[in-house]
Amino acid sequence: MTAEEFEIKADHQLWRDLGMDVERFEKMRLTLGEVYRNTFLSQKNRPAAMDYFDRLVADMHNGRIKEMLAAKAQGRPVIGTFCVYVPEEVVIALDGICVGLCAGSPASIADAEKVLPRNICPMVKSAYGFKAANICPYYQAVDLVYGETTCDAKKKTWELLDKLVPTHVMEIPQMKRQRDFAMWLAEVEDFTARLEEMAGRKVTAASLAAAIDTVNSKRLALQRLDRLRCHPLLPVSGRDVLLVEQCSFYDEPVRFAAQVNVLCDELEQRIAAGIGLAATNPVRIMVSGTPMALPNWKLHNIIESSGAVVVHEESCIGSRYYRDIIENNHTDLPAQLAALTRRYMRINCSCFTPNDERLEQVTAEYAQQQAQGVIDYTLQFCHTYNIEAARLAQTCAAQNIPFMALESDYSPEDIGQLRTRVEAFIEQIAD
Ligand code: BJ8
Repeated sequence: MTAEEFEIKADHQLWRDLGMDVERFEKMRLTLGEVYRNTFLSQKNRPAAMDYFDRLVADMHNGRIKEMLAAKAQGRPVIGTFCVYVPEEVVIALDGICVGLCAGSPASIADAEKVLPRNICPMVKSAYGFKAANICPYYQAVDLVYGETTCDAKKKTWELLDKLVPTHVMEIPQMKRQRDFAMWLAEVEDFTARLEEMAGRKVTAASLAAAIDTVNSKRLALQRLDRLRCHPLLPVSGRDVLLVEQCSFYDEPVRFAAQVNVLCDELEQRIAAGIGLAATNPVRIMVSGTPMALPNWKLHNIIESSGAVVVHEESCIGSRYYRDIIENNHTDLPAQLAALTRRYMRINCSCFTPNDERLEQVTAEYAQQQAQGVIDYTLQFCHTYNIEAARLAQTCAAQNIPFMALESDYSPEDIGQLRTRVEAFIEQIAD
């Protein structure tokens, strides 16, 4: 899609019916369209298959919302989440829809700061502000929000959010011992029971097996994309891959996986034809750290407009989401739920202590993607990732991996400062 053709579609009546502040949202729609055109559609020679994702973004406040409302009308559960620990397979096993809620924009932060302290994570403020100001159609369309206890900012915000939209909280363990596994399994069972109550039917071994297959296929498609993007020819930009990863939390999973595979087929053809970004000899950067929720494209934009290419995201909007699939060879529900729980316990969020597995994951993925440096990204005031950056720095130093830690929020104010640091880091690698 060209920049001239692209427009985030509006449906004022739909938004009004959802109880949104249409005037505010209209301004956000126009700003988002502008940022999208500058970030994505200004790129030269993009894979043609990115067109699907452009159209998905253009229609994300209409088409997908209507699908969610249709599902609700049929009595199917529609659940909003903020964390990759919430097991979407269970929602899909009940024929429901699971979406990641908006939390990546600065536009809602001032609304949140009327209630929340300023010095907490921008992701939490952005998420809360979207509901407080009624400027997100996803929030308006979900039956329930499932929050979790990964950090203090989130866990206390859910108490306030619950006053605005029904918010249930799953307790995520902070360690990975056998007793923590048992606790997390009990949380998954409670989650299942809560959704069964909503849907008025039970998860069966057959429906869960099918749902596991669906989500496994989505994760496998993203793994395939990750392998292809890092080919020496660099057949796709890091920005485009980040966008695909972000869309994985919104789109219908079967359709999404099929489209990721279409993109991968095209990347294979590009590689065979010698097409890619490598001609300009860019530095290959791996990004690690806190998630970048849509539309947070700030760091990738800075890196890729500074002469480098992002070849991997060790992030929840990245490999922490798709690295592991669930073994799907069990035929009874308790064994399936245990397998599901084991898979989720392998996500190396910095809320765990100790979290040595994450350090191993970063260095293994760095080698696998043939990166030349790591930029560790921490959202401002995220203490767990911020402190863990010190251990990551030590680990990288021990392996002679160029490493830089950055802390940022969603505002554009620090872009100049970040760019100076990123450019210096890239130059130092290129020398
Ligand atoms: S599994 S990374 S999606 S919690 S909100 S912890 S950035 S202060 S997002 Fe996350 Fe789940 Fe972990 Fe992944 Fe820090 Fe901000 Fe908290 Fe955050």
